[in-house]
Amino acid sequence: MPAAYRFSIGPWNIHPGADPFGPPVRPPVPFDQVLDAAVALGFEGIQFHDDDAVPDLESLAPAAIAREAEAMRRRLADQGLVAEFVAPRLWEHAHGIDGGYTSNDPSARRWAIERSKRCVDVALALGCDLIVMWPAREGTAVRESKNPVQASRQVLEAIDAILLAAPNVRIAIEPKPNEPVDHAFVPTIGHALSLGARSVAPDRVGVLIETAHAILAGLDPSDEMGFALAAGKLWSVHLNDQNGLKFDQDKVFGAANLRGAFDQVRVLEMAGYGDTGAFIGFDVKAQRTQRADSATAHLATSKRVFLALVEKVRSFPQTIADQCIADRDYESLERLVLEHLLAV
Ligand code: GLO
Ligand code: MG
Repeated sequence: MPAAYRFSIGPWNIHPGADPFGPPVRPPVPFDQVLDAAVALGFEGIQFHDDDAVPDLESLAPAAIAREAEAMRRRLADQGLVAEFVAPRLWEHAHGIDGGYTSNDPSARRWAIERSKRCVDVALALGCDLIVMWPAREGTAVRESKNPVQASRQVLEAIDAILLAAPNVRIAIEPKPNEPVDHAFVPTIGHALSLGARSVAPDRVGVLIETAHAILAGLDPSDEMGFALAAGKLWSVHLNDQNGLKFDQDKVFGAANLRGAFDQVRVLEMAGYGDTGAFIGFDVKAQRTQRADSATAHLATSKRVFLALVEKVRSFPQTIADQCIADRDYESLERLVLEHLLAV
């Protein structure tokens, strides 16, 4: 039986269109409407930042955090939804201004670990065991401002602290080489997996791969996925697209490089990613020009492109491709791929 896929989104994927150069252009979308949109678009999983699920979680006692998260879990269940993961949103908080785990301020480092433990409490009460760690500001704008040896150890210490405090959770690291920092300390999947292997619980550390982040690192997203899949470590994906080396664009999946998107779907199919139960997430942003009444079109298109590419992968003339490979005739293989994608 060919794998079926489950899809997920985060509330930040439906947003009012503000960018660094201009204010919002659409009204804010209340959380209930995000859930309604998820259901209408055929998405089953919701990705959370910790304070998306429990606003103001730092001012609440543990019992109140659990109560609010459990209420959210019921709200999801009422609509046939589940929480896929929760991520500690360290990068928007005043204490995280210079990074969390690698801040030069020891009290900020302590705060980052405490906040991550609260994030775990939120996740467990939501009924999910996956924490996503996007080390957004763990890096530098001025290289000499931090010691990279020490910083690498600090990230590992934070991972260990979370793993030790929460024996039932897994951490998926989402590496990104830059933005908002100039140089990130965990820029690629190789870095993330090496940290996981050195942690106190290597079995509980994996990765989330975002297409755009791999491209920003100058790497091929499908090969990054292949590397993680070979290790059984691909626990989520943020499929999107990116036009080369510039700001993180979060374009519709396949919008910049359709063949690259085909290759990502191909590797997911070859490795049976769908059978693992992991979600297909799309970390895509609506264009600023989009009107409010159609500001979820980017999600619908990404899913549609993904499913069309699943069909393209499944209908690929593999026997002919195998003959090209046996003959070492990669020019014919190139043409076969292009003609298959062009449907000529
Ligand atoms: C930004 C990241 C961000 C994360 C999300 C989950 O570049 O991709 O969207 O995926 O905050 O931690
Ligand atoms: Mg992402």
